[in-house]
Amino acid sequence: MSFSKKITLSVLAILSVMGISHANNGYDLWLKYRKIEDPGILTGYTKHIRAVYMEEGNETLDAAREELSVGLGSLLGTAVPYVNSQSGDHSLVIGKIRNLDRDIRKHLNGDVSKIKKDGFLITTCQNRTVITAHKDIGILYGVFRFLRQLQMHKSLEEIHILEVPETDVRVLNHWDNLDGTVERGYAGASIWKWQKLPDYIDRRYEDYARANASVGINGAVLTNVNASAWVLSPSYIEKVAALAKVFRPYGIKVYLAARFSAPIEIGGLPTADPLNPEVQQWWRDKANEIYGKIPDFGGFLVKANSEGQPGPQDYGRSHAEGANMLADALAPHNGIVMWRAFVYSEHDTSDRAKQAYSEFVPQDGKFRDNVLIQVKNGAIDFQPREPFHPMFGAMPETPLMMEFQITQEYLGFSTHLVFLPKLYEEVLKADTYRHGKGSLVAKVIDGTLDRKPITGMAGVANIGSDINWTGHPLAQANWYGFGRLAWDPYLGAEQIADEWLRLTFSNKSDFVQPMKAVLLKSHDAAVNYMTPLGLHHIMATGHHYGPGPWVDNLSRPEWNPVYYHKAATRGIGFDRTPSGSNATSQYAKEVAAMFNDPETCPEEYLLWFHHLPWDYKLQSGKTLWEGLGIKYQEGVDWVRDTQATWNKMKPYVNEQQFQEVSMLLNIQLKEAKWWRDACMLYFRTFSKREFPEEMEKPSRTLAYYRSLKFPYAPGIKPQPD
Ligand code: BDP
Repeated sequence: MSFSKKITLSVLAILSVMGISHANNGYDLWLKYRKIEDPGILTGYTKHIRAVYMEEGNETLDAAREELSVGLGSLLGTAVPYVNSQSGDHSLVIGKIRNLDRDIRKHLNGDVSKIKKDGFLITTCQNRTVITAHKDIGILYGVFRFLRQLQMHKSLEEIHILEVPETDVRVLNHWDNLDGTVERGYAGASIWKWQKLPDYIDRRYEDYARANASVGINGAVLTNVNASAWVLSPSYIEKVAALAKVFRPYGIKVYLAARFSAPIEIGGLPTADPLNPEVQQWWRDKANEIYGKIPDFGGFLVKANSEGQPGPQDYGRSHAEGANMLADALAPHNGIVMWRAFVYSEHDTSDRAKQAYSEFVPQDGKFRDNVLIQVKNGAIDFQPREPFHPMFGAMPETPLMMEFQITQEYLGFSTHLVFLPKLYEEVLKADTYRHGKGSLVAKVIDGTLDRKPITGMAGVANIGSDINWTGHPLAQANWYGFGRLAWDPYLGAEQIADEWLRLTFSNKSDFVQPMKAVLLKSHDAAVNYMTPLGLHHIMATGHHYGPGPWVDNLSRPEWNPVYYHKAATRGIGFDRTPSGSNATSQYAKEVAAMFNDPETCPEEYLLWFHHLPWDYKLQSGKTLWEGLGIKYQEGVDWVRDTQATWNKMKPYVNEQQFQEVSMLLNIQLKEAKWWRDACMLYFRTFSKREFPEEMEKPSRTLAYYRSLKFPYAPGIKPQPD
């Protein structure tokens, strides 16, 4: 615990005790610890927490203690005394199992064996409330969980919460560049101040670590997968070490994106061939150098032979040969390699959706034990909605980790309200049928389906230098939700929405209920006004801001929206059944059979898997053409309804955030209409039909929408044309 942190937290505690919330701007995320006003609830809590016994002895326990002091002081409106004995009635006793008094340990008995890994137990024990764990980090997680219970006004009576994280590596991927920009970042610049590091430690680093720890995130890849080798140079390693030092008490390990050609670029070698002994030695030396400065360094994330990035294939070597070379360098230090499966090649003319599977599945079982293959949730690229990636059902011998995108590259940037845990849940609960019904993607990710030695989940962060971290105040829910699902991939989106709304804004049910409904429908709505019925990748070029279904002039066929929707006079959609690209054959036969038949294919994936005539009859009885227009309209209508709901929420949120969300919803409405009108006008040039009567008519011409250009849209380097 740094001195400045102690001061800050004490000041915070005083302010909180005085009932002053220090930030109305969203900076304090879901850790606001608003004072509990309800006297009944307050009495219930003070009855159970008359004093606190807390084990001390290291930075993680210090962090837990400080968090508890701030949290309790603020929530209860008064400081709770700390005591040296574990035996006080109605006290809170916090300590590692081996350091608890005998009588408490005896009482915990059966539960102790169930507290695995970084898990914790919160339980009532002879008039005391006990928070315990095997490890220090488990104590910190337990404290955060306990505070959440209070923040949500839940009872402490007979409390019994035993939690163990279901995955090992719960990691944010920052696509942050060393120049301070963030690829696909919409919340300001990078929060890493590389130029001032290692000497200047920004206050945010610790708050970032706290927030992550509060939801169980335990790792951060600091740099972009489109990597710069420079981050592996000695002066940057010093900077990374400074960040690692701030994160360490919070159980956050740092990882770096490793550029495969680094031995050439910063090592002066003529090659980066993974079978070359000098290259292997270079990476071993580099690993030794890093671990010399950062003993708990997590490892490397690698994007290889994808979108122009260097990789082992440049030397005729396989992904496994590339990944294993790095894995061997890291293994003596217990480091891991997260090797990305996001590959598609300009030389492969097969359906892009099939290519990652074709490259990786034949290599199942060939990777070292400390390699995780990081697979995006769908086979194309973080589209508004994608069926689950077929690789999840096809690599029993290889640990696969999930890669979700938290930043909203394809979902309206940080301008649109889209609650992503709903998308995550849809993927995690999808059934691969690998071992028959019930072989959920979640079971692949937690390693239980085929018994994986190491498991993980990655989320491409939506965090930037904006005061509220995520740009859209409600996009904080996506960071929170990612962390919760990485900890427990079986959690429901509804529970996550409920928790986050209560923690962040209010426990009042007149707020929580309507806003929960808003959050839970928001993803469907955005899909409807962007890419309904299984359409995908029809956004504008490069920045992906707004619609561009007409784009057909890019150098690689699979970069063009027309490649994906295949609209023609006959109909629309990508035939991935055996009569088309046969991508469905990459799924288990039960899944393939479901997707192959348009009658059984879920309508939300219809045009992902089928090319159908405009008059194809949907389940509603409407034609496909009408159905498209109706879906687009439903998306727009949802935004209007949400504006009306939000207007009623004024009493529950502070003025600043109320205004911010109102303005953002105005933009979202404008852009939802833009999507609807541009896409429907364009598709009508093929369908040659009247717009369905349910749909509002476009106010502009197709030529107008096609003429729009945004060379300075955020998230990529400007590309004026
Ligand atoms: C795409 C992004 C691109 C990323 C790439 C990746 O457009 O900026 O570099 O994915 O994941 O979604 O590597």
